[in-house]
Amino acid sequence: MAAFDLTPEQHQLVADVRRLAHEVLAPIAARGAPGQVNRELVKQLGDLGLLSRLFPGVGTRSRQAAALDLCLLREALAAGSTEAETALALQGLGTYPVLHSGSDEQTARWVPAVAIGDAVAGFALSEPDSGSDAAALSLAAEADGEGWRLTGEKTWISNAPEADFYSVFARTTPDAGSSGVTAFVVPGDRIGLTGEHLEMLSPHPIGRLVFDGVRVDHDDLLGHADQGFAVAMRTLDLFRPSVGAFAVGMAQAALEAAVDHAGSRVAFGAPLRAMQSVGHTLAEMATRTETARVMVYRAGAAYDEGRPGISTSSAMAKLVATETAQYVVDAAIQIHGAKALVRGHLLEHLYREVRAPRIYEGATEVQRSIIARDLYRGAG
Ligand code: COS
Repeated sequence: MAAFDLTPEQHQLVADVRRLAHEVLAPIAARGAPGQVNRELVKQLGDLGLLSRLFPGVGTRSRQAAALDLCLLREALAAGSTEAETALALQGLGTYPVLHSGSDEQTARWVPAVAIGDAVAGFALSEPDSGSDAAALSLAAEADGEGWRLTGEKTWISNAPEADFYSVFARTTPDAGSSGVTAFVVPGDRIGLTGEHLEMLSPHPIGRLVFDGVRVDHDDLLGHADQGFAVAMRTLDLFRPSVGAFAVGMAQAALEAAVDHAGSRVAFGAPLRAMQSVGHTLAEMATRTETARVMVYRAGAAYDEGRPGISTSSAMAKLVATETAQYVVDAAIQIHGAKALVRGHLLEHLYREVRAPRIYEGATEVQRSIIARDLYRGAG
């Protein structure tokens, strides 16, 4: 199947999920406290069977991710409720290191609980002094008897400090860059682990974690000691196209709002859309959104088929889609005028939502670095 040619079932999935997001999930999202985990929303995502779609391999020998499925879910949710989209995405991001690299016991303990919306996950990579340069992370994992003690700080962490468990990336070997990083799964109630919420531009559940000698042992290891950097990168390879899908969903919602408005708003004696400049802007918005969508689907399909070069195709998809969505939402606001700036308007909401994806899970500049690195490798 060509990556850009969805099956009728996939088209139906997108339509159904978008409707559910709008009718069922958005009202639950609206009841949540800004910046905090909305457990009712997470539970509903579980009850609707949407979270379990992220983990098709649970209970089987295969733990293969369904990247294209993840993209379709995220695009459809984003077009109906960005809060529901974010809740689903954060569950996946925090859980995939366990699914990819955890033992059978770790997987059995956490993944089914996430899949039904009972457990909340966090992905703890970034630190105050290590963001884009993830290999510079310094959260110390110091050997202590049979295990390690974690000391340091993580920031911009999904679902912190409320998550039930975190995939944590820590430094087991000093001065070894990416070769000295180890991944652990750390329950949120471990002694010595505290944190606080952060108030972000869009009120997502994001926070800071402080580790004060938190005890971890071999049962908490994800994969092998000093091999945790690849655990983080594998999860990001999977999720980056789907960040692009989130952006495409927002762009689609903005485009539809702009087309509606241009058809109904009369100015200078005619609907706005009668102006060639408006028509051309709408056409450009639609074309760029579709270009981004094709790149996202293609990257998702490439991941699922295990094709070579997925880091690059994932990076390209995220880069194009998030930058495109910023343009499309901004253009939609320009067509609407001041009414789109009123607090609570869909486009005011999307304008705040669309900014972060250009930064998290690897800023646009990081994606360019990944793409360039691949070009240089090809050139020898
Ligand atoms: N899959 C598996 N392994 C990977 C990998 C991937 N996608 N990317 C890199 N690795 C491995 C490499 O093979 C290399 O291993 P060896 O040393 O054994 O050869 C190791 O990891 C280091 O790779 P590299 O030298 O490319 O690492 P860099 O320090 O240059 O890091 C970037 C590169 C910029 C890509 C990385 O730091 C990054 O992704 N930064 C952004 C972090 C991010 O997204 N943060 C947001 C957190 S979620 S909100």
